[in-house]
Amino acid sequence: MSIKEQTYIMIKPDGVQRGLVGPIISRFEARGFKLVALKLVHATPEHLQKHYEDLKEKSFFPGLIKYMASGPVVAMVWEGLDAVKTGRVMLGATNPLASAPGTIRGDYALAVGRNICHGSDSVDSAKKEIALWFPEGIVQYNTLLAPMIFE
Ligand code: IDP
Ligand code: MG
Repeated sequence: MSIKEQTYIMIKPDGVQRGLVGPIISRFEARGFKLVALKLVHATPEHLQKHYEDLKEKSFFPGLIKYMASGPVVAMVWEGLDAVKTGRVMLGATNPLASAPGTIRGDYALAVGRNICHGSDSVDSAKKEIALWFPEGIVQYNTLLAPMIFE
């Protein structure tokens, strides 16, 4: 487990439209994660098909691509201890009806096909997703906070 672990977190078009960009970013900041990349992107269906390549055989795939291409998303990379797994815990279960209150989906969403946010499911997929969404690279900078957040 590294304090430099990075995860790809994305606020989906419904999260942007519903004005939840601030609250979602706040949760990651307040938890102690460091923002190392961020942009607003209206992604093409082709780009989203690559992002969701593993799901291309699923019956909901065409609807998923249409939803994800319906408006801009906020693409982000967050860094910190166990960022991938902890990011997923903060998001909640895929189906918001099964997400615990206190999670993003558990607090803000009801339907699996409109679940507000994405988070990488493994360190390996985080690397792939970061490369796909940030081919220009992420931002390197130091903060003085690490000793206040990590032992
Ligand atoms: P995850 O986002 O929690 O990793 P995945 O299984 O990777 O969940 O599915 C990717 C996205 O596809 C989900 O976040 C959700 O938006 C959508 N999705 C998953 N299952 C369904 C479904 O049964 N119906 C409609 N959309 C679904
Ligand atoms: Mg997934």
